Amino acid sequence: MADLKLYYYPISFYSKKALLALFEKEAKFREQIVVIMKGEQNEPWYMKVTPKGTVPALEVPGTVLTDSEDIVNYLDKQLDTGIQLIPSPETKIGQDVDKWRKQFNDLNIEVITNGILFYQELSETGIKLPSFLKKSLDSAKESMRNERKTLQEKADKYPEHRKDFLAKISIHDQRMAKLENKEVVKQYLNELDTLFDQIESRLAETRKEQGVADSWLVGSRFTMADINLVVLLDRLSFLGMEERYFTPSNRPLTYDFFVRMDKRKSVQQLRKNIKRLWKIILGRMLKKAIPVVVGVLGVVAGIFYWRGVAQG
Ligand SMILES: N[C@@H](CCC(=O)N[C@@H](CS)C(=O)NCC(=O)O)C(=O)O
Repeated sequence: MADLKLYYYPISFYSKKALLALFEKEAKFREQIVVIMKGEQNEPWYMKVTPKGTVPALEVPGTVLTDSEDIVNYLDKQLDTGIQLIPSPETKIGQDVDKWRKQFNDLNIEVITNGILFYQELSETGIKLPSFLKKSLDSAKESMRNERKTLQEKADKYPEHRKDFLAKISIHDQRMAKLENKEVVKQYLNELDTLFDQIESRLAETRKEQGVADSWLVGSRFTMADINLVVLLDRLSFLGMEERYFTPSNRPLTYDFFVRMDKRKSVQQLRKNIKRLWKIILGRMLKKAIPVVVGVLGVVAGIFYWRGVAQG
């Protein structure tokens, strides 16, 4: 099997996509956490791995893949483990998977996530954070705005990566322009309603076609389209949006998918991984901040936890 190394942050949306694909394929890989909460994605060592300064990135023989879509395409093509996540586009099921992947990838998850962090009244039941951390959400806007300054400082400090940091600033500015307008955020949430109507209908269709209750989005087998749906449901649940998008009464089949996905081995591995690696992150923070009272550190770590989520 090819030597693979995944750079990722356990709670990041796109990292989860890559991780789930690796787990589903039962792939062996080395790993390195890039701690977004500490801004490691903008450190020169990581900008050398990927000038985009984003996670995930997958080192494969001869190159580094720097987009979750390229990563999952590579894994499915190159790892012959007998498990296929992306069926051939020559088949009907392959075309369906492709269509769903495109729809999921068209979502602007950063604006959806940060939009709800900015305008918390948009969350149905509240963002799932321990109560002592809720206050930190009040500074969500401020913290996003500071990001620009941080990137500018990096651009000045590391001339060899200046161009890449300026590119990041431009992406940041475009995102902020959308986020500053609550109506735009609401528009994204409305578009999700339409998507979830389509998901519910498709789940019903597939169930009828397959004649079984435990089918997935496009068929009896779990595919890349399902991985996309898993990460989306997972994120919306964190944002306290189940009530709007998937409850037993409003979209029962999507809700059923949400319940079933948690029993899947890959999803359990993902959760376990998050717990295990969270300890590593805390360990790294402790090492850097020995004189800091441990209790305070716990709070800080928690605050950074959601900041990590906020960055996608
Ligand atoms: N299109 C990329 C997006 C990657 C991305 O935006 N990752 C986020 C975390 S989910 C990130 O690294 N954010 C940190 C930053 O932009 O500084 C992919 O699919 O991999």
